[in-house]
Amino acid sequence: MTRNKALQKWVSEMAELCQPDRIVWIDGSEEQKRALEREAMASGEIIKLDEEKWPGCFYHRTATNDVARTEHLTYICTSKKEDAGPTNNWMEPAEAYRQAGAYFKGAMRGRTMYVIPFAMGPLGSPFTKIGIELTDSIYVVLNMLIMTRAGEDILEQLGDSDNFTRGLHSKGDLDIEKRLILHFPEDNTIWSVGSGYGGNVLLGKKCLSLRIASWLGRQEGWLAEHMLIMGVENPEGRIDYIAAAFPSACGKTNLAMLIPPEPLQKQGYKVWTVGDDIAWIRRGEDGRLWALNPETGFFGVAPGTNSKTNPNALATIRQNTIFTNVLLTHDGDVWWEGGEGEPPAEGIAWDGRPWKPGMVDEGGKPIPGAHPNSRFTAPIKQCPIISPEWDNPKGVPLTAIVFGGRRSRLAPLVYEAFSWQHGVYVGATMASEITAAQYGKQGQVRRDPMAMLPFCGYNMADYFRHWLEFGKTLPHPPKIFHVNWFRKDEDGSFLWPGYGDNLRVLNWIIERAHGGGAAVETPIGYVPAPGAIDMSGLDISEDTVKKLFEVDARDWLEELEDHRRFFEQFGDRLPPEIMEEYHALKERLSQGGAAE
Ligand code: GTP
Ligand code: SPV
Ligand code: MN
Repeated sequence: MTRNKALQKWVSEMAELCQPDRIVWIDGSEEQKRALEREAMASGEIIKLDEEKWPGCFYHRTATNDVARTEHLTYICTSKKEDAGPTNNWMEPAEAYRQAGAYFKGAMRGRTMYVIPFAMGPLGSPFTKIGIELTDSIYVVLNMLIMTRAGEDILEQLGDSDNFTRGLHSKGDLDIEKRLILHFPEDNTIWSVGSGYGGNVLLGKKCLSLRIASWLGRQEGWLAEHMLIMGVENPEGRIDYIAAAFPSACGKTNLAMLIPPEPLQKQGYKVWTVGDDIAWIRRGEDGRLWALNPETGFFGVAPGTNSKTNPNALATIRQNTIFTNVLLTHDGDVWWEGGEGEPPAEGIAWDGRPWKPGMVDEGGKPIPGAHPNSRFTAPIKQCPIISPEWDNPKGVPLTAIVFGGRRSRLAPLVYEAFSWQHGVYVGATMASEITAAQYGKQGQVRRDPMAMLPFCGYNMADYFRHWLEFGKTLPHPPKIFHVNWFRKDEDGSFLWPGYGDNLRVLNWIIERAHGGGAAVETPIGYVPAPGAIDMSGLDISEDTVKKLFEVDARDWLEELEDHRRFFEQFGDRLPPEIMEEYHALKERLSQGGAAE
C-alpha cells in the first residue's frame, strides 16, 4: 500500500507489539467498506437497521462502562510536567509508553489491525494535517470513513514524508481499569487503549484535531478550537461567518444547523452549516481570521434531536448513519428521549436490556431507553443547509467569535467584550454545568476555558498567552461575545426559547461586529439595549426579558472569587494581562455600575 519507509517501519513495530492476525489497509473504496460492514454485522459489532426506514444505517452499542469520554484517564505526556499544566493529567512519556504498552501487548491476537490513512482538512489546504490510525475495531473504521477524508489518496499526498500523527488504538478488553488515552505532542503520537467510545477512539477528532493540533497551532501560529462554524445570510445576501465555542453537549450542533424562526425566515434570513465541533483558525493574508472545519461528518448528541428542535439534523441522519447507544426496536428502528414521536411499545435499551416506556428504577426515576450521551455519526454532505464553502481549502472569514456555556444563573443571554484582551478573559473564565458527554457530577458548574478544558494539549496558561499574542497580530481583530441560552427562572424553566430563536441574538452580534446595534454598557461588557434584539412573534414577557439581561454585581463579585481561585493554579505562568482584566472587572463591579 505504501513505499513510505517511516510509515512501514512504524506499522510493523506496532504490529509487533499488538500481534494482530492480519493487517488490512483502508483504501477508502465502497467495496471495502461494504465488506467491512458485512463482517461487522456477522460478528454482531453492528446491526443493520430497517433498510426502508433507515437506508444504509447501522446500530452499535458500546460497553456499559464506556459511553462517554473518560477525562480522568486522558493524559498529556510531555517530558516536562509544567508543559502539560495544572489542568491536564500528566504522565512522563517513557512511563506512559510502558504502562499502555503492557495493555497493547498481544491485544490484537485473533483480530485484524486496520491501517487508516486520514486527513483532517481538505487535501492541498495549508490547514490540513495527515494522520494514520491503527485500530482493531471495524466500528472505528466505519466512523472514521464518515468523520474524516480517509483512504489511498491520503498516502499519495503523504508521499515519503514522516510528518503525520501516529495514532494507535485497541479496544483491548474494554476494561476501564486498563483504559488510557495518551497524547505525546512531542512525538506527534496518540495511544488509546481499552475503550470503544467516540471521543476516546476516533483519533482524528478530539485527540488529533484539538489536543495535538492545539500544540501544533501554538508552534505554527494558529488556533485549534472546540468551535462550530456557521454562516448567517441576511436579506441582502451578505453572509457573515461566526465561530462559537460551547462545552460538550451545550448546543454547538444545534446552533450550527439552526433554522430561522418564521418572522426572520420571511425577511429572508438563511443559515449555512460549516462545522459543528472543531474549528482551525488562521490569520489570512488579508489580516482577517479564516476558519476551517477539519472534519467531514457529525458525531452528534441524539437525545433531544427531533423535527422541532433540529429538523436539519433529522434530515442529515436519515441515511448512511451510525447510531450509538440509542434505543433499538425489534424491527430495526431506533428511538431516543426527546426524539421523533411516541416511544415504541418496547425495545432494547442502550445497555442491552429490554425496555418499555414508563419503566422506573428503585428510586422511582425514569429509566431512559437511550443513553443521554448516545450519538449519531452522519456525513456532513447530507446536511440540507451545508455551506458551499464548507470544504474551501482557504476556510471562511470570521465576523465574530462567540463563547458560551450552560449557566442556570448569572450569565446574561448575550454580552460583548470591550476588546480582544477582554474577550480572551471572557473565554478564559467560561464555566458550564457538567453534561452527560463526560464522566463526572452532572449539573455541577466547572470552569471550562474556551470549552477547551478537556482538549488543550498543553499548559492552559500558555494557551491564554497564545490567544493574547495571536490577537496582537490582527490589524482588526473580530469582536468577541458571550452567550448563555440556558438561564433559568426560579422554577427551573429556561427563560429563553433557544434553538431557532438564537438567530435573533446572532443578528445583534453581527450588527455589533459591523459597527451597528444598540447596546448598554455594563461592568461585564455591552448588553443589547432594550429593543435592540428583534423579539417579534415571540411570546416573552418584559419581566423575562429583563431577567435575561440582568447583570447582578453582587453575584458577579462572588463569581470573580472563583475566577481568581482558578487562575491561581497557574502561578506566574499566567499572562499578566489576565489578572489585569480581572482587576479591571472587579473595579467596574465594585463601583456599582451594574444594571439596576
Ligand atoms: P458535543 O457534540 O458534545 O460537542 O455537543 P454540542 O455542543 O454539539 O451540543 P448539542 O447541539 O448536541 O446540544 C446538546 C443538548 O443541548 C441537546 O440535548 C440539545 O437539545 C440542547 N440544546 C441545544 N441548543 C439549545 C438551546 O438553544 N436551548 C436549550 N434549552 N437547549 C439546547
Ligand atoms: C464532545 O464530547 O465534545 C464531543 C463528543 O463532541 S466526543 O467525540 O466523544 O468527544
Ligand atoms: Mn464536542
